[in-house]
Amino acid sequence: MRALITGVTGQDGSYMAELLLGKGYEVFGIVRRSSVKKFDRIEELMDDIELVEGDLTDQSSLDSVIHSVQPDEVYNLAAQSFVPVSWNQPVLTGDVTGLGVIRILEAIRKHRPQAKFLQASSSEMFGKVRETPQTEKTPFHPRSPYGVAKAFGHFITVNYRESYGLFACSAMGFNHESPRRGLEFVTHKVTHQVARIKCGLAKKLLMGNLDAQRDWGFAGDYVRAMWMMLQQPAPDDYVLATGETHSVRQLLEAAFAAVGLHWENYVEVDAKLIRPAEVEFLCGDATKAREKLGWEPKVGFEELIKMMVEADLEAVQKAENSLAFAASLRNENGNGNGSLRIGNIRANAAAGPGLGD
Ligand code: NDP
Ligand code: GDR
Repeated sequence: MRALITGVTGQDGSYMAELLLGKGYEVFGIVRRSSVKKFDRIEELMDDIELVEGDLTDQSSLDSVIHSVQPDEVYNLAAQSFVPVSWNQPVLTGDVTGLGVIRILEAIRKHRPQAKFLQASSSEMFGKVRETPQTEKTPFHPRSPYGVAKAFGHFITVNYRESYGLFACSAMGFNHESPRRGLEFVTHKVTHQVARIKCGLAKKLLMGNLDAQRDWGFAGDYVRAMWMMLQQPAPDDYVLATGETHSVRQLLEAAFAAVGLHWENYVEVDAKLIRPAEVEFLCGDATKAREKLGWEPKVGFEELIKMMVEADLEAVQKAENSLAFAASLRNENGNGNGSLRIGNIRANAAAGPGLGD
């Protein structure tokens, strides 16, 4: 089986690539051109996946990728995915996160109509929620240009299924996190700064709305559900959620408590981080996914936050050790003039930390 992943360099893309490789798939990932490559999340998979160039804003690149790869399954995980940016760059967000979906669906319709398609839709579509918990049938009321773009992506996926008989599915994902989460999202922003505070590298944490509530799960669980959706006899849409909701304040409590600190001693609210329109509360009902797919999220909130804090502590300490090592080399080489003897540095670095102590 051959799978194509858009957004392979993102959080979900990297977990999806791992999952599919483990199942014996041939995995292709679309990457866009940038002056600096950011492949850190898929570094360890680079020998096993094939990267192809393309961009969700460019129809011809998507046509040519679908035509040449001829995938059996396509996972559309690419998006401008950070909600606040969608107010600053609404047109780009509409183009990538909304119209990008129709471009890839068009490429599939023209060049590989038998491919199964998964659209990563979002609980942001529910926005100012009309009912709780939210199900596949809850009406949408998005609160940001991002949410509006995702609503378009969802409906065009349903429409291509109904118009052309494509095997197209929409995964209505609630927030899912991991140590690979972008640092701008609230969970990772918090756990990373907690680790820096614990290591004495920072003193405070600036936050936005502490009252917002989210249904947070683990990304690894969610990509498993997305794969399961494409293994069903018929295409359909599913809410993916844990059914448990916590506030940002509870997130702060849990993350600081994981390192034995009290959040109120470090957190300040910054009005600049309050959004023009907020999604106050989300809680998903994943009964359909549980009953039809047999899917259950395995990682709960407390475990997730602990996992992220521990990973951040390790990463922050590792970065500090590297800096200390580099500084010790500078001192050894410096003689006060700040210049480095490159030959020595290479020899020392290869020998590892401790040499010359
Ligand atoms: P990330 O922000 O981590 O990853 C986004 C990916 O999209 C990156 O690989 C990025 O590439 C790629 N991308 C952005 N713009 C383009 C473009 N113009 N052309 C091609 N690729 C592009 O997101 P997540 O992994 O967290 O989320 C995956 C998907 O699921 C997204 O669509 C998101 O909106 C959606 N979603 C996520 C949820 C979550 O809680 N994580 C919940 C619900 C939905 P690059 O590395 O080059 O920037
Ligand atoms: P969200 O995630 O907007 O739900 O979208 P994010 O983690 O950015 O915000 C969650 C909630 O926390 C509040 N908040 C803060 N958020 C950030 N980023 N930084 C802060 O300092 C802060 N303080 C409080 C926010 O106001 C918000 O209410 C994510 C993305 O992954 C989307 O792509 C995805 O579709 C949805 O989840 C489901």
